[in-house]
This record gives sequence, structure tokens and C-alpha cells, in this order.
Amino acid sequence: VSAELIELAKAGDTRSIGRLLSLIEDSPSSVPALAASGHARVIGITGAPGVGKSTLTTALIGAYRSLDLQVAVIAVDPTSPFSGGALLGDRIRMQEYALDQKVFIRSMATRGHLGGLAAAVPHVARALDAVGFDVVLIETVGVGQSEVEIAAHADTTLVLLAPGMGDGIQAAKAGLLEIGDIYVINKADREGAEVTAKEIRQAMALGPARQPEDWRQRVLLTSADRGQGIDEVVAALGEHRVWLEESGTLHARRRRRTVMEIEQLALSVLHEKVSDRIDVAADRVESGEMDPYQAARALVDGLPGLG
Ligand SMILES: Nc1nc2c(ncn2[C@@H]2O[C@H](COP(=O)(O)OP(=O)(O)OP(=O)(O)O)[C@@H](O)[C@H]2O)c(=O)[nH]1
Ligand SMILES: [Mg+2]
Repeated sequence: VSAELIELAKAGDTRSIGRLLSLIEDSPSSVPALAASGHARVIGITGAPGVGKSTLTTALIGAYRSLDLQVAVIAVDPTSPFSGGALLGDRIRMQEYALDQKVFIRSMATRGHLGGLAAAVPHVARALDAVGFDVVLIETVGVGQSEVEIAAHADTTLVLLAPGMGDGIQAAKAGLLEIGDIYVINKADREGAEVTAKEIRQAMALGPARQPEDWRQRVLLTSADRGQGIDEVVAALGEHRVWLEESGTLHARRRRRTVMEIEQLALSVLHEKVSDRIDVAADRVESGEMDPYQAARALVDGLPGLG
């Protein structure tokens, strides 16, 4: 990566930012770490398909832009290798910001990455921080592991629900009540939003007892497509940020993130290192010379017999 590319990205050149992120996605270990300032607020937005994550994200872009903050969005597309989704809907919806130089929107497919989402997202988020964004919004569909992963990558995790889709009990079952700092029931214009909010609050009350200094999880209602409730979400995100800093949790969360990031990078370095010998190792296992555990050890430690 040339110093010039990094300079252009820092100057806000959208194409250069895009190129930089592509390099990171293709091979995270080949891009030298950019000095992250730690200034950006990294906000994860997760929830079931169709609850309104992109609509809320778009509304948040608008809210932060009106505060004159620079906003980047990472939309993580968990598509299967079969559908090859292009996030067309998100692109269209966020299109109104296409010409705004202070908004950058990036779609990332999880397939094809070693370690899935975990491998590239923290690196990309760090790069967006380093080139000067104030807010980084990460949109992920909550399927399986991904919401747990997003919670690890973000300073603040916002869980989005909608009435009748992922109701409160469902959310509790899915483990969503452990990961959210802020819960937003979207589509509050529809019937049942209050009920869902109540269920979430009740389920929370059953959870582990909280200390006075702990964060008090918020449950808010929005109609994101009408812009209703957005100011309250922005306010809650701001309060959470203050709490993170004052409680020392921001540092702890970022520390955990750095550790995970190093781990992921180490794995990708290892992958590069062993991939050309892995067939030899497989031959040894098939011939009965080694068991898979021994073969793995030999690969990693570079023991003789595997070239
Ligand atoms: N009635 C109502 N519809 C909404 C609201 N917010 C979003 N929608 C609609 O819900 C549908 C899904 O919204 P998206 O923002 O694409 O949802 P998403 O969670 O990003 O969806 P995926 O990325 O596909 O998982 C769209 O048709 C939106 O217009 C709302 O507050 N009320
Ligand atoms: Mg979406």
C-alpha cells in the first residue's frame, strides 16, 4: 500500500478509501496497520432480516450528518455462496448520500473470508477510523453467530426488532438480550410494538442483577422510515458513549477487539504459511504415517517430513 493512497484516503477521496479497503479485504495481513486514532464511535446494528436495519442506518447517517460528523457504513452481507446478493436495496436506500463526500458506504460479503466476518471487519473499521471518520456504523443481519461477532467488534451494539417478527421471547431465546446495549423496536407504526417493548423489558428484568454503575439497557421505539424516534436513538447512543468512557468499558472492549484482531491476523498469516504444504500433510494422514493432530503440529511448527 503506497503512502500516497493512504494520504488520499485521509483527504477523504472516496475512490482511495475504497481501494484501501479492498486491499484489506483481499489480504488483511498485507496491509500495514494504519494508526487508528480511536476517535471513531463504532456502532453495530443487528437484527433479523427485514426489521429495518438499513432504514435506521440511513436515518442515523442523516442525523450524524446534521451534526456535521463524517459517517462510514459497513453493510455486512451474509449471503450464501449461492445467492450472491448485492445489497441492492441498501444501495438504493442509502443513495441519497451517494454524492456526500463525508459519507462512505461499503458492502462486505462474509463468504470467502477466512473466519467469516471476524477476519476483515475489525481491520476495515480500524482503517475507517484511521482515515478520519467520526462514526462507523456496522449493519449485520442477525443470523447465528454474526450478532455475537458484531457485538465484539462494536463499541455499542444496537439490536433492532420489529413487532411480530422477532418478538421479545424470541429475542431472549436467540441470546439477543445479552448482546445489546440499546434495543430498538422499529415499525412502531405497526400493531404490537408496545407489546414487544414490554416483553423485552420483562425478559431483561429476569436477567442477571445489575449494579448501579452498570449500563442500563435502553428499549426505544422507532418508525425509521418516517424518521420517528431517531433523535432518541441518537441521544441513547451518545449516553452510551459517555458511559463507555467514564466506566472504562471502552478501553476494555477495544482491548478485547485488538486481541481478536491479532488472533485473526495470526490465523491468516498461518494460513498463508501452511497452505502450500497442506496436501503433503493430508497424504501423510491418509497413508497412516501421522494422525491429523500430528500433521497439524508438523505444519505449524515446520517439522521435517512436510517440506
Ligand atoms: N411500516 C414500517 N416499515 C418500515 C419501517 N422501517 C423500515 N420499513 C420497511 O421494512 C422493509 C425492510 O427494511 P430494511 O431497512 O431493508 O430492513 P433490513 O433490516 O435492512 O433488511 P435486510 O438487510 O434485508 O436484513 C422495507 O420495505 C422498509 O421500507 C418502519 O418504521 N415502519
Ligand atoms: Mg439491510
